[in-house]
Amino acid sequence: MKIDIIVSADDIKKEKIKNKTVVVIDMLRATSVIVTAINNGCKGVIPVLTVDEAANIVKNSKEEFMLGGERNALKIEGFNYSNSPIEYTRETIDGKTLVMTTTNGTKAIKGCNGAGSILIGAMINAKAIAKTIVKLNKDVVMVNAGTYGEFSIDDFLCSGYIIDCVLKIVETELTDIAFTSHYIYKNNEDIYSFIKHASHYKTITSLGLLEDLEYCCTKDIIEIVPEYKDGIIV
Ligand code: 3SL
Ligand code: MG
Repeated sequence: MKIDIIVSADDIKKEKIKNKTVVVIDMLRATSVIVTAINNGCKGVIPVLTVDEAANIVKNSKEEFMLGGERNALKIEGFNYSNSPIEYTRETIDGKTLVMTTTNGTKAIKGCNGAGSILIGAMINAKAIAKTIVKLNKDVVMVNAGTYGEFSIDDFLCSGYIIDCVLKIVETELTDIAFTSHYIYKNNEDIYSFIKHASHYKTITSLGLLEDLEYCCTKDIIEIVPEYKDGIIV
């Protein structure tokens, strides 16, 4: 098994992910939201690229959908929830289907069509992701959502932590970039020391979303591994 990393949603190349196990990571905050929502009983998350697409799904269906996501890190007008994982409690999301659009996260997920499996990863479910990767026993690509098409420290560090969890189970070949993410994680295991240099960390703190930050940076509090298949994450 070999692990590689793609550093942003804009850098996904179909030939790099074809038939592989892909782990999509947008730890701040889209994939932390998805993992939390599914863990709290959400029936499924439908990722879409635009606000119009999300609104059309709701308008043209008899099923009741919840709308969640962000633009510029803030709740979208008319949506039920923002992109704050702590809003997705069992009380708010149990038994509901969520249509979600975010700037980078949902773009990264949809860009991975054609992969063997598309798993949704974050710090909060990293160990569970590692166990699933090992079980699937295929080459892995960690797709970091990044921020506006750019490399993002937060997703890279999360990849490094997942790799660390994998290496504790099985010996694994790492590409240079995967090796580097693991190296950086190993030198910053408390993660806050390094993640605070991420531009998106600064965005989140400037909006006063400190509770989100703390939650998204907590390791292994959730055991499930959501998977994106046929247009929906379950
Ligand atoms: O870009 C995304 O998908 C979001 O997770 C970004 S934010 O944390 O909600 O700003
Ligand atoms: Mg992000």
